[in-house]
Amino acid sequence: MAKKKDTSTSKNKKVTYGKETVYQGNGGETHQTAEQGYETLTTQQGIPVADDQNSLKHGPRGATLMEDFHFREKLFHFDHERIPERVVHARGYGAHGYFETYDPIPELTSADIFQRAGEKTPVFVRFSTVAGNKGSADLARDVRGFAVRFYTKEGNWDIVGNNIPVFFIQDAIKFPDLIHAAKQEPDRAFPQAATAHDNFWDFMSLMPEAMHMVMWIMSDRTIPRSLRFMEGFGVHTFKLINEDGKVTFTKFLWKPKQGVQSVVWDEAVKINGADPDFHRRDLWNAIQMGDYPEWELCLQTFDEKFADQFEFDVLDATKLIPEELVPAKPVGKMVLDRMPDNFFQETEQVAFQTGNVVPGIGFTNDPLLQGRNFSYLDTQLKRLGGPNFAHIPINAPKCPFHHFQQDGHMSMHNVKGRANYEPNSWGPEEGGPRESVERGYHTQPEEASGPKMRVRSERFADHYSQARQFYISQTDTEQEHIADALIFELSKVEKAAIRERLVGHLLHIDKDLAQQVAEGLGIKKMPKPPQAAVPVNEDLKPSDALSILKNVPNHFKGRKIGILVSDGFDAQLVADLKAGAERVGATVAMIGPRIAGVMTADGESMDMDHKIDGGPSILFDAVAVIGGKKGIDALAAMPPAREFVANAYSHYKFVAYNEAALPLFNKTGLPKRLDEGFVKVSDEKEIKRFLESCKSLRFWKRKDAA
Ligand code: HDE
Repeated sequence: MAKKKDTSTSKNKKVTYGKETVYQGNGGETHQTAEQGYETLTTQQGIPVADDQNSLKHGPRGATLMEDFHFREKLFHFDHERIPERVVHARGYGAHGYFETYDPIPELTSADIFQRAGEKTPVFVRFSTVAGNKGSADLARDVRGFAVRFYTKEGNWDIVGNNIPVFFIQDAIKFPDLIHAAKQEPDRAFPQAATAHDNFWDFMSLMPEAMHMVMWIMSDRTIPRSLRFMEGFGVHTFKLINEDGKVTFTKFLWKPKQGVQSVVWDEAVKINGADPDFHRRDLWNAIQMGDYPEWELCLQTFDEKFADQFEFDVLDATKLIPEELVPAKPVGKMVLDRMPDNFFQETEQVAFQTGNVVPGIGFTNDPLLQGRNFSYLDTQLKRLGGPNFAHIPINAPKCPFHHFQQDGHMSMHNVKGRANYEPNSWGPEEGGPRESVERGYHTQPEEASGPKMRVRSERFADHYSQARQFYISQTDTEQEHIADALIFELSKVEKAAIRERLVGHLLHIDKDLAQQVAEGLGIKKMPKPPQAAVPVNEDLKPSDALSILKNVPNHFKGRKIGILVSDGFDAQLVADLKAGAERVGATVAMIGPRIAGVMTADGESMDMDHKIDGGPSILFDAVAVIGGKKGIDALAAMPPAREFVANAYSHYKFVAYNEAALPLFNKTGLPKRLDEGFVKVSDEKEIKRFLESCKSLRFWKRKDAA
């Protein structure tokens, strides 16, 4: 068809073919082109693209042509965007930062990172949940991964840890079974990111070694308030090796300067609906605001003699060493101060490996760690598609590296020149690298003898004593949460025999706990406890370090207050509250009946951060209700406003309020006599009092009143 008329503009090309008017571009006012100051769009081959809105067709309404190389390349690439998600820890969130060494510790380790006080080493951290798929919600009741990579001057060192210091199993050979049982059941593909189902508890109830971990996962540790408020643990015993070859054993612990804090279960369930990205959004916001989270790396070090005397085997990952017995000494701090430029590039493609150790750090024979050293390398091949994943910038060391490994899929840097083997006789200029006896990684010689056997040491046999110790180390509130969690999870188990078998194990841990759970599940006759391989040691002392609530941070820094207002509210009081919160390092968010145009008492119009149904109280650490006479009745008529108050109350939050807020409280059905968790604020002094209360994070005493 002949081209009749070309009415081209810089935005849109209007072309008339025969009777039809056709457009290049998208035909609309909004069409943007490089001529407006943007960079020129190109194909992957660098060819400038004239039209990214329309495929090449045979006539305006004809079939798309194979010849359209731009269209083909675009769709081809899109079709291949996904890589397999991690088989565990699929959902995660990463951040960059640095590790700053405190005092050098050459007497313990020759690891370069620990040799110079004040030296900063770049790190990348990825936090994760374990069971859920990549798109699952952040507040799943689950263990959190806490994987840290140090880009040291002597290579990458990864501590691939969790937020819980022990693990479910003692031997890596059971890992596939554990994960199969925990993830969605294979026939129905649910539940997603939840352990409240038959397969998981069936497996648990048949694995006495998991009982210590069961106590931890049923505690509030698995519903953290924020990724910033979690401890991290390397779990296994590792070796530190000094210049003279002396070995010291160690556990690695990360202690958050922000303190440890969790949500209550009902909150977790609701947060998953209100904001499934709650944890990632929180980390993103904190780092963007410059409120950089910090953790201290602590070492619990001990020697062979301690290991021999300790009641449990230090190679058994279902056991921990109480901090009261071996103190955790800080050796440096980690600060997270930068989000990745691109999530996929860095967070998704980072390939942590327990096998990444540097000179001065060594493995022990923990059978779980030994198994992991195989699995992490192997899994990257599947996930990242070839052996060259270390060429991806997030995985490449930041120190010089030279080797003769070559070729393979997606190779980015092969050796230069002729020598791709050694020994060779090309000389130092052209002959490539050689090993360094002085600087290289030396495995610490260790005696090993004995028959090949598929067995387990009898020192691994006590499965209940530390489970009991964990339980008795908790406050009453925390113990209640464990019982509630067990009842909830087991109530979702269809087979009564599984529920009963699990309760049987609890009898070894704490009889009252077993009783409570049995009652909660309606079990009439207490099941028999399974035979314990060794008698439970009831003499282990409580360890306060294992409790969250015994270690409340006693500050409100990094926390968030949700301020709910109604039309006619006192803007000065809100400004004072905001200023007070900021003084203690907290932030506020404004919530109102509308997102914009809420009226102050002075008739000013104010924009909000959330409309009431988009800003429920579950998203905040404490709340304030600053009512204005004019609009309080209208606000109280809104169900989400009443829910805001009711939830803050039932989640034990501190609530600041003014006189004008009372009609909303009445409509919500709060008790007439408000408890001490409610703080009336009308001036700066009272605001200070409110913020002082907030330091204990929750008003748990409300529980007793209920
Ligand atoms: Fe992992 N684990 N794991 N794990 N794990 C993986 O590696 C594995 C274990 C942990 O953010 C996988 O790259 C085995 C303990 C974290 O990228 C895989 C065993 C601890 C992450 C794997 C364990 C962990 C993983 C899946 C039993 C705490 C996420 C994708 C012997 C100390 C790292 C990947 C990230 C990821 C195997 C047990 C922590 C398949 C075989 C114990 C934090 O390699």
